[in-house]
Amino acid sequence: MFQLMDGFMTNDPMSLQKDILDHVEYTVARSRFNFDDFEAYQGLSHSVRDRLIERWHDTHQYLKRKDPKRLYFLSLEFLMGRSLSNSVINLGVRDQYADALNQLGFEFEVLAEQEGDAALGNGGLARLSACQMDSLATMDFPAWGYGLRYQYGLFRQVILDGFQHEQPDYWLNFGNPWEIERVHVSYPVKFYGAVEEKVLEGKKCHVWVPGETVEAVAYDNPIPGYGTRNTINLRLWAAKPSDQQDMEAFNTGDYINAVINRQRAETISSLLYPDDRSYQGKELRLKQQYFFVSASLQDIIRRFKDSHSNFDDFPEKVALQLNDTHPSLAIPEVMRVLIDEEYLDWEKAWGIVSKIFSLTIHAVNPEGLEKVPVDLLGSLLPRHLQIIYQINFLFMEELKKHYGLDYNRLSRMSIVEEGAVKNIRMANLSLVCCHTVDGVSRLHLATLKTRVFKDFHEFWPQKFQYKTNGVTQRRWIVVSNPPLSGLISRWLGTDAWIRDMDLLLGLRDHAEDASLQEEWMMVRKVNKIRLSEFIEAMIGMKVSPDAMFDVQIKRIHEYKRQLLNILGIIHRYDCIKNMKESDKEKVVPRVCIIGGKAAPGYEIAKKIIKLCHAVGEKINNDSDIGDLLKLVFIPDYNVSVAELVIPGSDLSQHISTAGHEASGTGSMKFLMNGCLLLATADGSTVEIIEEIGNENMFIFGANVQEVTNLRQNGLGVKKSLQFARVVRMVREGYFGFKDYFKSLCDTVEDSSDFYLLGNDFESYLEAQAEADKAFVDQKKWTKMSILSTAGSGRFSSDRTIRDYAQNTWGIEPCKCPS
Ligand code: 26Q
Repeated sequence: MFQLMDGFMTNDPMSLQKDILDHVEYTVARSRFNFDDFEAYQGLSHSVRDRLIERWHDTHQYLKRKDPKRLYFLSLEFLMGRSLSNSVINLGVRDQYADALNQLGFEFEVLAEQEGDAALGNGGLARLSACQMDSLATMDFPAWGYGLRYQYGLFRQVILDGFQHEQPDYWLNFGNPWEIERVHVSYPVKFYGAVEEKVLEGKKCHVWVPGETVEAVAYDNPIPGYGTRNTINLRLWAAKPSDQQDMEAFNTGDYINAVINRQRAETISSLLYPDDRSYQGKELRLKQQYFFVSASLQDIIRRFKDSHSNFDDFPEKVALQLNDTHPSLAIPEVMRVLIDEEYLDWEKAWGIVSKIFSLTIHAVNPEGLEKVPVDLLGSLLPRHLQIIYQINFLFMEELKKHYGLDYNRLSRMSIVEEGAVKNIRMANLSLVCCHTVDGVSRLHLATLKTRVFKDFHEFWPQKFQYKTNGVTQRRWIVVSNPPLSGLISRWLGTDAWIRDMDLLLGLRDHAEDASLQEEWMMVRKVNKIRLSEFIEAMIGMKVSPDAMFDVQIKRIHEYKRQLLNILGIIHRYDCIKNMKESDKEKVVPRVCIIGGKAAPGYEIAKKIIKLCHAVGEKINNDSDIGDLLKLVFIPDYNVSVAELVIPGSDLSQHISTAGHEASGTGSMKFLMNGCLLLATADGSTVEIIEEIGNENMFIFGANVQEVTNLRQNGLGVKKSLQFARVVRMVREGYFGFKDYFKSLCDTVEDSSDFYLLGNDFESYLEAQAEADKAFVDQKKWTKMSILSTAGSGRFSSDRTIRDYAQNTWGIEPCKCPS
């Protein structure tokens, strides 16, 4: 009776046990006396889900009553990873569940391993969205995430003979307990057709008569905050055939074809595009973008109209955040709805639109900016093209008033790119319409201002800001590194750092304390042993946890320079090989670990993966080398793999050519876990240096200014003999596959070494030698490691989100009473 009144579920081990067993029996439909680990995981997840739903309802009811300004975070990608551990930790019921399971004869960790990753995203941008959702919930912000529920997530990477192969990730195969299907929350989304002009009550109106309609059905994913009752919603849309669409076909009697055609609708949300520029201008990608934007906005506007009758209030109640330009069709879509469906005039609609949108850019290169062929846009979304043209016309008029007839500038800034193929520049559209444009690190903003969006910055300097990225310490310390988490709380005398990362600074006072150092080394060792066991299980290789674990895990890209890493490893191998036996004692044993996926169409990136395997094959089987050097490629790198690898790493590499990594967030995860960084001064590492000091990192390579100068003066100014030697070894077939690696070697030849591997090689080797030296002195290393964690507070996504809330979105916390 009591439970019914306050609505809160009880979390004592007895109730939890009953709950899990009930779900095993009634939800999973297995006997409560006989079920396996996976079925136990399912029962457990459903029990956790019930608790999520309860809080989620309370949060929504409370927010409905309070009606604060809400943030709507629009992103085509969310890389959530697993949900179970994160949920029980944020709900504060981890230990209770562990006890309950123990009594049933199960272990929490073992069941947690049953869960697959939700990989609805490619890399940095997508994982950042996930971290930001966690921070929004934890800090009680009234926010919603919107995205697409892809049936196939990011491809799985399978390595055969050292080559990458891609396999589909049909992640919903075994059901997904973390989502709630909302069959009644669905909206029609229109495509194709034509625009008719009509006169209604003396006013000219546009009526879009669509050629195709697809239904968007909502799937809700509750996101619990840590240490709060607030649980927000990530609403993902799935495409389903629309009944409206088919009526005509059925009426004409073509039953068979009408049914077959219905299947086509579902392809819209079928797959996540891998991050690959060659996919630009593809119709399905554009359809996905509009589909999710249209459904989200119908939902947002419906919610607004539930309690408001005047669109003048819209900007006080709604902030729309565009995660890169991918959702930028939201801009013409809001204009269309306000004008064509709500009958506002252009000026009034524009007044609203220009107050509600903000944009974060995650790219560095102008080539990385999205373009859509005018013909494609015009056929898929004819009314939107008209609106974009009108926005551009008015924008050009404004520019002319300011600059006169400076045609070069006008054509650079125009939303429409003229040429053999006319394109719509999505970035320019967004820059014109958003009140704020954010970069993801200080250096990135500087690049945007001076290079990529120079003209726009000159015209609207006040629009440009930056918010240095951050990651959530809940997932990246508490969930993934429980031993370190416990150690930190014991030494700080509180676990308040889990909601306030700046408190980690308190560790600085103890960095030289012998007993903290000892405990710290112990925790690191435990994590390294766990990682060695994982490596053995994955690829059957034994590695010694006493060696230095040197890690580079991220998407494979030329600018990220995994090739520099491999060439460095070849150099190390070559040195050891040519060493006197007596000198070998001085060598610091290393296990070099590389992991990451190459976009399916990115040939050079795929060759880098193959090279890594070819070099590994040679080194790992060379009896002259033994345990002094090992090279491991971890296949199918994903969020869960990162959670295991990061806590077990000694050294991590973030070695992009300066000026190419907008931010980089992997570095932050390693930093928090006390792993030392070997890095170039690029993106976020510049700011990490400011927090922990040069002396606690290994920094090398040309800085942004030097990169610019080198490129202006022609490449290949400073090439070392060592570099030439290692490239020659690859070129001449020392690792086999001579012909296959030729084009890869060509990318770093003197005249074509765009990413400056040759230039940076010497200082890279020096930084590596410094790392070796530091590692020999374990006391010094441990102190550096403690100072890394202690100085990582600024890189919490809580800080980033607070900054966005105050300075970009204008939203305030709204805490649901507990
Ligand atoms: C574009 C067109 C068609 C298909 C896919 C795409 C596409 C998809 C994903 C283009 C880009 C992305 C992802 C970009 C990304 O992850 N950028 C990274 O964002 C991080 C978070 O801000 C930064 O830390 C990284 O530096 C940046 O590379």
